Amino acid sequence: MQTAWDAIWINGTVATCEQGYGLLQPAALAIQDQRIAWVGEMKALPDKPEVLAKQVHDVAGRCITPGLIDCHTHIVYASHRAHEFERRLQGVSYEEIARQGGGIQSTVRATRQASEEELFQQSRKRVQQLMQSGVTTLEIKSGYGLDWPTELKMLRVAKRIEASLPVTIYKTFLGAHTLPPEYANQPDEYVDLVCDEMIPLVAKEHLAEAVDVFCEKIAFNVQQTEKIFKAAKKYGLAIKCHAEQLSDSGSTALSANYHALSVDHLEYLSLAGVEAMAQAGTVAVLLPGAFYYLRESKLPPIDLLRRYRVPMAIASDCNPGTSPILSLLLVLNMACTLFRLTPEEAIAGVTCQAAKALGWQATSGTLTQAKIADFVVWNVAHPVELVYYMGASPVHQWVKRGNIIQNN
Ligand code: DI6
Ligand code: FE
Repeated sequence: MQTAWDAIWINGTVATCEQGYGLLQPAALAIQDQRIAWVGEMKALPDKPEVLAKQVHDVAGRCITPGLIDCHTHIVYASHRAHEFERRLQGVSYEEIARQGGGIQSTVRATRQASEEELFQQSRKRVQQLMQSGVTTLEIKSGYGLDWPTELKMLRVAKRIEASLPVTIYKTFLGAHTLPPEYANQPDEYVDLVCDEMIPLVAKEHLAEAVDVFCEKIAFNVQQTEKIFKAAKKYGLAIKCHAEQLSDSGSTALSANYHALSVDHLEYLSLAGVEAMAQAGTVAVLLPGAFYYLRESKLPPIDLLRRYRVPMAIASDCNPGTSPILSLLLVLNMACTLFRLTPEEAIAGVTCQAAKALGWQATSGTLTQAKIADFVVWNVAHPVELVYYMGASPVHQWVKRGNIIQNN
């Protein structure tokens, strides 16, 4: 054998997540220079573990999965909306609260007022909690600024969180989250500001990888969404869309035509939308947490998505209004109980399909040789247990780029 691997994990139940669970058992996983150097069954190892690697970790049958990827969050924000939650429980709808100047607007006010340091401290704590549920990569959207200084502040905070924690962050510019109060009756003027000033700056300063739009009656229409997609394309940014969450606007087909990486929510998605996604290879990001909090009854068309082989990812949508969730494991459970995904689909939804939703499938999302060595050793014997428990903390080892960050 050539040079020894940096470390090897042995006697594991390895879920590669390459196809379904992709279970290997008893299996080993070796790392070298922050990448996965070898994955396979124990009996296929070319020599004794202690000869092959400098460090040997015997995980005694525990399950190892790729580090979980939360591909849709609004986790950077100031304050909270617990009182709005209380009103909604009394029967006031999300849209009604938005029309009264609450909802997203109230978080916009708080986020504009917060100093960058306050925003950083509050948001970083939430990211740490999400990491406790096995998340090693997450997406963070801006969109609670709706003016350039605050959008910039949010994206800078996302970058600072990445620099301060062992986590990888995909940044998305969501300047078109809702209409800011300054432009209350001039939506097209605000869209022009997003397209002509904000998006060019985001691209020039490398502040985000993608542009997202909330296409909905309480936000932006299809024409405005298309304009924003054109600007994103022009500046080489990837495209995402909050589509068909509360009504069917046709924004999914539009997004697919613009080769969006993902369209997200999709409760009201039509057959035409599903066909367009299948053709473009766009990922469906399902957000059962928002469905749960809004007490929705209209389910996304899961069977159609399956039939058309549209990849389905699952994410927390962590945000102060419709999904204040800080555990991706809880979302796995909701995806199965509420949306009727199989546990295998749900696990794929936070690993290989979530990587696709970020365009990072070449380096992340599965336990495959040469991919980045982000993985979790769990105190469970089979991945279905991760879906089955609610409120558990089953992380045994949390490994980022081959480094054991947390050992429980
Ligand atoms: N859809 C959502 O679920 C979140 N944003 C969006 O476009 C909600 C954001 C919020 O209510 O603060
Ligand atoms: Fe969202």
